[in-house]
Amino acid sequence: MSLALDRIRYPDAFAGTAHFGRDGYSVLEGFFSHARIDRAVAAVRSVLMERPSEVVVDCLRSGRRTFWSQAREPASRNFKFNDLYLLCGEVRDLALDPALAMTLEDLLGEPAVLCNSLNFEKGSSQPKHIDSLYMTPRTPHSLVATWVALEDVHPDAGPLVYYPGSHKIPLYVFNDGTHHVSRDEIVDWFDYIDVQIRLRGLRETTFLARKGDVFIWHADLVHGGSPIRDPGRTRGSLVCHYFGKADCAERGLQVEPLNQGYWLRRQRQAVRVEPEAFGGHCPFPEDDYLERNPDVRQAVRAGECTSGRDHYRDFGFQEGRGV
Ligand SMILES: O=C(O)CCC(=O)C(=O)O
Ligand SMILES: [Fe+2]
Repeated sequence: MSLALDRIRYPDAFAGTAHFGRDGYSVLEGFFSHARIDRAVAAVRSVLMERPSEVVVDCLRSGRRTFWSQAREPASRNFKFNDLYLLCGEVRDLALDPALAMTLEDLLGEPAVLCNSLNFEKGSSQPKHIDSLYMTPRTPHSLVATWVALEDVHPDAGPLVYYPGSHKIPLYVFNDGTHHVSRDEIVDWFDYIDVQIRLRGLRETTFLARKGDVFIWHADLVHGGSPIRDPGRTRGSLVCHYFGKADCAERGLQVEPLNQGYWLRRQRQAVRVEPEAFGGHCPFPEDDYLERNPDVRQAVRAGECTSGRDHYRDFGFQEGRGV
């Protein structure tokens, strides 16, 4: 099977990424100054302090997805904050810093489109995986990720771990013929990847990042968050994913230019919370719901249904729809 790494050029423009093709990752040490990181962290904190209802979080303990405005124990910092890049210009500025975006373009062979961001305050403890399982590019390999250290990482804080060279493992094909994960088959994927890692003699490597370092990885590099030995420790990081521009154009996605790259203007992640959770400081997001569910919009227009909110309460939630 062809590894089809031919789309990824091996740039000499940026020495830090010279071994990307061979290893599946690059480390750009001290890429961002501490002052720049501090500014971005402060901007994120001030956005989050208001607990805006459009921010969607995943609880790192339970895996439960909810609105930040509804999250329990917000002070615990056990959250993954989804897509703050949509709300916070400072996150976009880090993710699409001109030199970084140029490097990503070199790696992808085409301009990079920032398509999601994840802010972590603690280690993710995420089992090993490849990102293309979840964010599957149309063109295989046309996805890269960056991981920015927002503080020095202590070995007990659950550092990022990865398997150099694992991006060359041929992609697993799920029963539906795609490389996109199917929940029922994830166990088979783990078996496959474990065998491949063993056969190839690949070794788990820990990234003990310093504040300002950037780690870039290939969509198919096996990585994860190691177990947290000291739950009191924070491990602030910003993870961003980028598709190649051609993939976005093929899907008809709306992109906005910034510096040397682009960002995807898209809806926030859908959330499935009990209908009773809405009200007061978290009103039902009527417009989002109707945008996600054109059939409901149609029913409301035709007078068959009073509102999106009523539809969600009476049918949508039971049907498994998100808001
Ligand atoms: O930061 C980590 O522990 C892993 C994050 C990760 O794998 C991801 O967001 O894709
Ligand atoms: Fe990942």
